[in-house]
Amino acid sequence: MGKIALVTGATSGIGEAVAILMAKEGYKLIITGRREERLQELASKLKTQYGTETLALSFDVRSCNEVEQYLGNLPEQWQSIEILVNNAGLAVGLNPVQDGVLDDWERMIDTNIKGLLYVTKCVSKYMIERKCGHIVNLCSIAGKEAYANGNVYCATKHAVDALTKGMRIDLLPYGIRVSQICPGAVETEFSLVRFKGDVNRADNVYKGFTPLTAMDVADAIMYMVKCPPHVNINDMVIMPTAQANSYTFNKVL
Ligand code: NDP
Ligand code: 8X3
Repeated sequence: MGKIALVTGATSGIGEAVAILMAKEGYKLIITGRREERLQELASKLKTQYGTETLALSFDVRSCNEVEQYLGNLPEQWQSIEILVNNAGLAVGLNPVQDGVLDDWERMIDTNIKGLLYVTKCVSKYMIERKCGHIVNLCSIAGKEAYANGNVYCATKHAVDALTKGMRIDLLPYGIRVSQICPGAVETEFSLVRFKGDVNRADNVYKGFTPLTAMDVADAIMYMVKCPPHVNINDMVIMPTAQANSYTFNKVL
């Protein structure tokens, strides 16, 4: 059968890097995201480079119906998922709460909290049947401490922090490991999405210091999943050396 990993949000950044490292490790992959073309490109790259068998599923994690349609009844040969990386997520906007944009808030809450829950509900069902599995949630340093204008994004990641803890308790009787990783600044498409395509504003975020790369975070996730079965990394905070907490940087501009 071969071991199977499911990575949400594999069309860019951390999710794509995790998919590549999982493929290198010999996992078969289920990759998801809304951008179908990018999923197909990644699937064909994984096939060519590592001979990986990949199931590419394009859907929006905010839609409970779509999640259920794509993940609720996976073909039999794709059901024995060993690893779920709940990575799909985003920040939209950076405004003080009094100037918040309702649509931005809803996008973040629906993706980062509700999407993660819909996916987890579907996939944990397969893990429970087999009494094994490992779920890794993408939290953030924003899930540990709030920063100016980060209000709702920080709240969604604080929710992920709580959900990780709750999931670990609920899934404990089934031998399912639940971990989370909390990165500081990682240079991906994250800021481009947050600033709605404003390239200059996005680039500025990473000026004057060396941010983490998607591969740095993927490496750390691989460490978690490669631990022996009796070991679970509950929580890992990973930061650029030039970042002390969610709002203190050593920038040389
Ligand atoms: P990217 O923007 O590069 O990647 C985000 C991924 O999430 C994309 O593949 C995107 O796919 C997917 N996604 C977003 N919304 C949806 C949706 N509604 N349905 C399905 N997929 C969706 O950012 P990162 O790689 O940086 O972010 C990955 C995770 O890491 C996020 O949860 C983020 O909050 C977290 N994180 C990021 C940090 C950073 O500094 N970059 C630091 C800490 C945590 P598509 O658009 O194709 O749907
Ligand atoms: C992304 C990191 O600090 O920009 O979660 O919120 S931060």
